[in-house]
Amino acid sequence: MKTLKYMAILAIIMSVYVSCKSDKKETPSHEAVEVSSDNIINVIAKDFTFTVDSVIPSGWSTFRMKNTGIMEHFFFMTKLPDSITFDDYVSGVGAAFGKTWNPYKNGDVDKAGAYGILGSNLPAWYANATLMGGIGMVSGGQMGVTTMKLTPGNYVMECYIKAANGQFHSELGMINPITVAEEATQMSPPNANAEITLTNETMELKGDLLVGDNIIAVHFNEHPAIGLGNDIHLIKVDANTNMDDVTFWMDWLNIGGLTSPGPAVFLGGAHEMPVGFTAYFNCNLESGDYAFVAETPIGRIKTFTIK
Ligand SMILES: [Cu+2]
Repeated sequence: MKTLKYMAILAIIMSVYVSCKSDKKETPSHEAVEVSSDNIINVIAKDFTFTVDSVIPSGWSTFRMKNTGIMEHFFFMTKLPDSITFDDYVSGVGAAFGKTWNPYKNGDVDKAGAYGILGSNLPAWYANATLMGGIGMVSGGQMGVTTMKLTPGNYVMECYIKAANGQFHSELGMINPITVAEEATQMSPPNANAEITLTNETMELKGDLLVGDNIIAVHFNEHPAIGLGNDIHLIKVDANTNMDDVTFWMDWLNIGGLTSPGPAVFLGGAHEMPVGFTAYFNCNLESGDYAFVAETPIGRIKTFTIK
């Protein structure tokens, strides 16, 4: 889970400095366009499984995820250290997360307490895992398309949206081992008509977003030293969209955050990748209002209108 490495760091800091502090704390159809490439990796997401090849090539690939379920889904890739297995991840990271979330959900501990539990349960090797992106949040019936470059190794693909009972989708079956082979695709990255650069302070957009098919390059230029990594998700905004609800929902550690049903129609995006990496995501836009939103920084919203 992408949040955990940073939470472990945060847990240590909080336990040292603030251990006694108490926490106050009809949908349009958007079929994203295919890029012209020879390496498409299809992912079918439903409640609560991924159907995807277990061995995929390295290099650039376009991931195309159809959400055939009712709930929101995404996938996020974690590259494991060489000596670590999928089972190690599930029994180490997954279990630590469950041990953290359940008492928090039940009101037994506050957020600071939750971080403390997490920090004391995460395996040490997790600091050497690499957070390698994925397709942003996709509502039921929608498709997300994201192109990214992966290096060979063993990965975990998971979704950590929560079901109504608060269980993570990864706990319910949405977690797959993926081997990225030494054999690489010969694919080049797609041509983007717009670029977004993510830093801790800004989300800079260059280029024009148009009616119809768009390919947006997302440059990961910076991540916070502590906390979550910068990411980006696209939502459709209409008269029923409450941006405060969206902000609340994007914080997984809120009760009801990242919990289906979501506060808007999600159309994909790109999860955090290491600094210096670029992901590309496709979107087919019609006239109307949209917004880019993020898990990090919480509250980051950039609305825009397609005329
Ligand atoms: Cu899911």
